Amino acid sequence: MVLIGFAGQSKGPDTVEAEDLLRQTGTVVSDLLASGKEAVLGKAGFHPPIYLCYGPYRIFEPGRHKIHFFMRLKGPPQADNKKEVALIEVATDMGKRIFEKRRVSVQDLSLDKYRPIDLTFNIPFRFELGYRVKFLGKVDLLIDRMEVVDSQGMEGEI
Ligand SMILES: [Ca+2]
Repeated sequence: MVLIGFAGQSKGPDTVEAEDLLRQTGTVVSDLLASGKEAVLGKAGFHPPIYLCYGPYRIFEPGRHKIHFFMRLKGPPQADNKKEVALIEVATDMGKRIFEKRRVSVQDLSLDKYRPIDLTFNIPFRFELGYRVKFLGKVDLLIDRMEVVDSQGMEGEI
C-alpha cells in the first residue's frame, strides 16, 4: 500500500504522550520502554476507576480515522486473561458524544512491551476530539501514547 500524501493538508499522523494529557487519576512514572521515557500508571486498589488521561481536543476532519493507544500491563502476571483493564474512547463535547469505544482486557496487552490497541471511527463533520482512557481499577496499567493514523487516503483502495 502506498499513500500518495496529503496534498494541501497539514494534518497527518500525529502522536500525543499520555503523560502530557489531562487526567483525573493516575501517576506519571519513569519507564525506559515508553516513548518520552514516561507513562501514566493506574494502580489497582490505589487509583479509583476514573480517567487516566483525556484530551487533547485536536481537530479532526470528516472521514475515517484510526488511533493506536499504546499500553502495557505492570505487576504480577494475571491468571484471568478476560479480566478487563481499561475502557478507551474517542469523544467530543467534553465526553458527552462518544464516537467509538472499546474495552481492553488482559489478553490484549503484554507485560514486557507497549502494544497498540486500535480504535477506528468515522466522523460526519469537523470535530474537536479527545482520547480518553478510563481505568477500571482491577489490573495495573501503563499508558504511553496515542498515535493517530489519518486513513482517509485509503478510501479509494479496494
Ligand atoms: Ca509516553
